[in-house]
Amino acid sequence: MRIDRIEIRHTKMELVTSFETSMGIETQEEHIMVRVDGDGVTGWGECVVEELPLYSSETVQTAWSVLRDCLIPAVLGKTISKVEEAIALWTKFRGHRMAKAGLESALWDALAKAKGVSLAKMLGGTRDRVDVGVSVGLQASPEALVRKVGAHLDEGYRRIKIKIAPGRDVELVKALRKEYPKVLLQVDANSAYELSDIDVFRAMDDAGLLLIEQPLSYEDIYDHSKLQRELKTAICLDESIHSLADARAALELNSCRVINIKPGRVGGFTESAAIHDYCASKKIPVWHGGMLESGIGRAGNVALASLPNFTLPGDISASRRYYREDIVEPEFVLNPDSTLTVPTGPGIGVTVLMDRLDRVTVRREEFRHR
Ligand code: OSB
Ligand code: MG
Repeated sequence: MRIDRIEIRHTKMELVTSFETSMGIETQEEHIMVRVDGDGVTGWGECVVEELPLYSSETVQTAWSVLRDCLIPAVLGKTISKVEEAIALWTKFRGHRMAKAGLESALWDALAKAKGVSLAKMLGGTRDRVDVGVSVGLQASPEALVRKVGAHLDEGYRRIKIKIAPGRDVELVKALRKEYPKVLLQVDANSAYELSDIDVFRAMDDAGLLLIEQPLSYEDIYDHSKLQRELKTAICLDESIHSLADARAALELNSCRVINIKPGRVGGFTESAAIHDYCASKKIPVWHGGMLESGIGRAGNVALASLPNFTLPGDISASRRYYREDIVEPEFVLNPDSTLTVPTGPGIGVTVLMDRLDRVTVRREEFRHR
């Protein structure tokens, strides 16, 4: 496929409910949608950068400049038959994994569509439905959290993840366990603690949590190994894992027993699949994280999560949990068994609604090969 045209769009979408974590409160989500055209097909990808460098050091502005000045010029006008050929054209550029993943995902979609196969199939997916849960932000009080979780359980979500932050942690777990002793429950600290806070985690170590996600610093691997040694509950790393090499370091040091895979954080589906395969070979379960994606990114996430070692439910909820109206159709709807159905159409298998995308686009730039 010859890459003739690439377009990037800075989008702003209002969340149905604000999302509070140890990093701050979000009320709207800014991302970059990437469109690639060539050989009569159009591929779409979502770059999950946010407005400010709170979760990741990348932002909409850094990704925009790296896409415009480095990644797009590297591939525009080139003919590629595999995503790896595109990756080879940009590996000399260091870091900026979310920017790379945004473009890579659009290329995956375009190449899968050119072949007439689903992205799930092309990535090696083996399931037609993926288990999902819901990630619940910090609420005003433990009572409010219990109510919110109850509402999600009523919607059919069978796995709950709650955000924790210093001073808003053990009491939340206790309140939930009192009301819902058996529910699949996990916590996510988003790097808000230090090793000296170990008593917080000891205090929730008998709560039957599935895992404790990213308790310590966002690039740490070593201190997590010290913490894991002291806990029965599995630690799961999110922020600290940027690559297969990080995953290897984390498993060799026993820093975690579970890994959260987000394609944006690790530079794309190719690296995600490599981490998935490595973890499978070590009998370490993985699950798919989320970055409050629109339907474009969500479709790719569902496809990736259909690989066999994604054995824990993902942070891939229905479209309605995030946005009043999604920018794709069909939107993602929760099945009664707490799964989302993996699209079977070519590529990401959903149609981008251009009028809706136009309405949420605040900046657009297009690049043509001539
Ligand atoms: O740490 O998993 C995280 C959202 C933005 C940034 C980081 C995280 C999250 C979530 C939301 O937890 C998951 C979702 O998309 O449902
Ligand atoms: Mg996380």
